[in-house]
Amino acid sequence: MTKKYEFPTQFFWGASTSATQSEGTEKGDGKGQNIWDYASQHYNHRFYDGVTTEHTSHFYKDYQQDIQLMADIDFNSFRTSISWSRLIPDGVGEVNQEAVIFYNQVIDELIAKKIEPFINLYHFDMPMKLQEIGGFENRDVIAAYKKYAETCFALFGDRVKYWFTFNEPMIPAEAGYLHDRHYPYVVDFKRAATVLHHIILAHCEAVKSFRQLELDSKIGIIMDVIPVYPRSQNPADLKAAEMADLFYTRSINEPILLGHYPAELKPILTAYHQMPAILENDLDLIASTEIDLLGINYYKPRRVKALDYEPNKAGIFSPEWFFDNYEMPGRRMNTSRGIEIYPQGIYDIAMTIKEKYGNIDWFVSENGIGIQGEEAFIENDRVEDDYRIDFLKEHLVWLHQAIADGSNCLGYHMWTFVDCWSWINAYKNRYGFYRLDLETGKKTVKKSGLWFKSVSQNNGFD
Ligand code: IFM
Repeated sequence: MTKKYEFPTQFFWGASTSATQSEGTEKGDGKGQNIWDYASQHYNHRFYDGVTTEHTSHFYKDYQQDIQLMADIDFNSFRTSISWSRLIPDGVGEVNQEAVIFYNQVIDELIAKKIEPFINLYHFDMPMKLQEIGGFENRDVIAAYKKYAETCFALFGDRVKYWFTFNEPMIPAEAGYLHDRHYPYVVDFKRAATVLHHIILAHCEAVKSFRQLELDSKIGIIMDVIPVYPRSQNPADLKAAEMADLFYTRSINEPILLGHYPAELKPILTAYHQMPAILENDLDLIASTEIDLLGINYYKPRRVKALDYEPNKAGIFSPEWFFDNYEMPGRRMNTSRGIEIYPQGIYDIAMTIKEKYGNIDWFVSENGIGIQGEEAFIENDRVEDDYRIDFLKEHLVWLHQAIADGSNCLGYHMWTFVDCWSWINAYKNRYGFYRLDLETGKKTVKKSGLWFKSVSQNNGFD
């Protein structure tokens, strides 16, 4: 029977996660340390309840049961990442054969259960040995990443049909080098801009290597897009919105999707002595790289207003010198995360992709709602998360409208399959279709997981 909100045939339904957030570590697994293993031990006070990466949801050990749980709620696709430091413990040298066995088993098990593996190469997890030489601030790490990507294509490229170079490429630069949230906790715009530029080049190098292999598969990147809305149509508010969009979205989307940096960026960065070093062939490489498929992570809008006063420009350069975040009265909030819920944002993003980025094939690669204290909603051993179902429905209704209006959206992945360790928030906010009991490790489906199963089965809902 047709559904009121029916999606295109072969629509991807599933969820996403990342290696560091889900695998955990096991004795003898041969994994090298990455920046999260290091930071969660050495800067433990920065992590909610002091939970380290060892205690993430044990996909390394439990992958078979986990994939069965995915099949139980009818996923037809699932994204995770390969852990660079698991596969190549020091980032550049020997391949860890235990990791090869593990990722082969995961990929084969997913395929056996008719779940298409979407494999991402980098999800915030720089191997510690490479961070010691500067991570992506050091151009040599681009070559190390290229080699790592080539190793993955050679090992798993016969079965993986959807590859992604990076998840949220802006975050390692912004959170690690400007806003003091991720290791190495540097606060320096020019260094952040250097990291971002090198990540873009690393992406291009991986895509170039991938193209040479002529595999029968697609490659893309996963972006977090925060659509910007000005407080008003006053020119000062409009200018503020333009600047927020320029720094946080266009500076990454345009090189990746249009092949060049926005023209407005260079004069500003030059005037403030913040231009990263761009070498002769860098811009040609960026111009000649195209992706096949774009993933969009959408969680919240960014509302912006003009600054109330001039900032003191004697301090560290910051995009926040040009705009202020606007707390719109009456906005609908997810108070656990302190972020606004705005389902229409997904439609606005779809229309921007259509109008500005050539209506490229894309999918929602993350969307979801993290809730603190979810145990309060447990009844008869099940989380009755009607708020998550409402959240999903509302976003899917707008996505459905976008598709009706011509957007080439190919799928929807929720964040996430089972409650996972979420970086500095660790297990504070729960996001999963399955609840993870931290004491016993037991995974129990939530009401939203069962609702999602019916959506996937029917390819839509009423
Ligand atoms: O946990 C993160 C994920 O790693 C990247 N996107 C946002 C998620 C929720 O905060």
